Amino acid sequence: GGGRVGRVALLGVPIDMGAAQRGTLMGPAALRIAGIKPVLESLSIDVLDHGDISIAQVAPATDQIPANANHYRDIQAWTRTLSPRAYDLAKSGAIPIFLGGDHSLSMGSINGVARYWLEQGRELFVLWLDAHADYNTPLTTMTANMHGMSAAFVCGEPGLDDLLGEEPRASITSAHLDLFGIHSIDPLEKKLVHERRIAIADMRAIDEFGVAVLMHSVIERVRARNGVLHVSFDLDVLDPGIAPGVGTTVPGGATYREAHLVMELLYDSGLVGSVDIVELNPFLDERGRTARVAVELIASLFGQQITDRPTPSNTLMPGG
Ligand code: B3U
Ligand code: MN
Ligand code: MN
Repeated sequence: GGGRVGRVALLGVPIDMGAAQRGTLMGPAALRIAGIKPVLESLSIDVLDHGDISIAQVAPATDQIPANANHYRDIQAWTRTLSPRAYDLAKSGAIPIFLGGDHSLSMGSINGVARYWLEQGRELFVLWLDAHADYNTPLTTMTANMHGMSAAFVCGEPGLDDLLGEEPRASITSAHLDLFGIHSIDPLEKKLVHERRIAIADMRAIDEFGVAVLMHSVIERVRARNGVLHVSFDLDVLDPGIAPGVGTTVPGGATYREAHLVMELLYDSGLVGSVDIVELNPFLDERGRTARVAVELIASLFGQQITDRPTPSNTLMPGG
């Protein structure tokens, strides 16, 4: 395996104020201890770890704090700090992997990489692997937790309009978002996802058609428009039996084998330009199991294969 990906840039984003359960700020450390860097290096990838970002020096903004957005000022500081870093890393030509941290970090990571690809004249698509749709706004949320709002924010939904301050906003459209593995959605959120006609592969679709068929349609849509794909990987998409170390476990998630196949198909596509790994909560994990599973899945996403033979899908889609 290996070979297609040249350089990866790791960036830790130790944020946990977007979630109800604290502790995801330890996620970047746990992913490093589980071996994310040596595992990628074993695939002949050149890996540079940029360490963790910090908001210690950020002056607070002065916009009005919206209702129904818990810890708005904190999330705002993280988003305003992360977005320009994500832009720079994308520009460097490496594939950035953002190590979370809760899922509110995607507001910054995606805004930054979207801005870079927009400048390049390439369309950015986002694959949202998650138990949840994260398509709430301050008007629809039942919890006010901002990690439940990040997909909506990156699609330009109103309600957090001054979050970025001076940092330019680079939204994707809701037609560039694929929700995948969803099995928990709030009533008003469900209505909004429906109104926006967002592509959604829920667990029922996965049960009926399997991940390979559904992933091919995701990949073909990106390929047809010469797009680039950002993978936003919330570990709670996995069944709690294999990934207990997340704040909001929901029964009926993706299996170990389904998740690996998703990652292998993404690698074969050659379209992945950036990745978030989010919601790992070492405070809730069992002996590092979830961190280890996350790193194994990242290995599949970056070219680890069981054999060097062409797999059936490699053979059907040679070269990617
Ligand atoms: N949709 C709910 C629950 C939730 C979203 N993301 C997570 N949980 N991890 C909310 O709070 O918006
Ligand atoms: Mn999420
Ligand atoms: Mn989730």
